[in-house]
Amino acid sequence: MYDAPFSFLCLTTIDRTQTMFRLLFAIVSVLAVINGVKAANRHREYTLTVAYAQNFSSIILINDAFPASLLEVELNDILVIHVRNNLPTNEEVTIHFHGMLMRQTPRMDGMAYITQIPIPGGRQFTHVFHAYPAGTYFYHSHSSLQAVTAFGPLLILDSERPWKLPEVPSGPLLFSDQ
Ligand SMILES: [Cu+2]
Repeated sequence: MYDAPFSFLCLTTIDRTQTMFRLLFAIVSVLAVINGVKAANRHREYTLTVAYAQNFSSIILINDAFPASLLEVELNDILVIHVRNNLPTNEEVTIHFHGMLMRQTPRMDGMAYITQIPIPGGRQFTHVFHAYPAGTYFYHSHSSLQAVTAFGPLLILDSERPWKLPEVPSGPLLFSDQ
């Protein structure tokens, strides 16, 4: 005669447990979707083309600009950067992302003959790495004297730790000893 209430109690407990698991599963699923959307937004893709400046046989530029394009990203964004070497066949290039820690991606550091084989003229190499740490940096050619003109700014913003003081509208300032 005590079987019925006991069974009822067990079923109720199982129901509650199942409901809790379903709820937990739903929360985890929603979090996964939110993170998925966030991760998709954090993918940044650029192309850096290294070539001689038009009408100059000695000035090498990136994206035909001096300084080269501003790369402005968020901390921990995944950067996918295609470096195209449009120099003559016998002129090599690597691009070093100065200050990036390259955690788990040491081969993306752009050090010719140390972390990677240089990119020959007419070829392309794609760097994939996390933007880390936050701060003001620059990227530059790491082959021979190309760095004198082939460089550009890299800003890594941390939205969770913004500047506490109001900032005067400004941009990166780059110097070279050309
Ligand atoms: Cu450097």
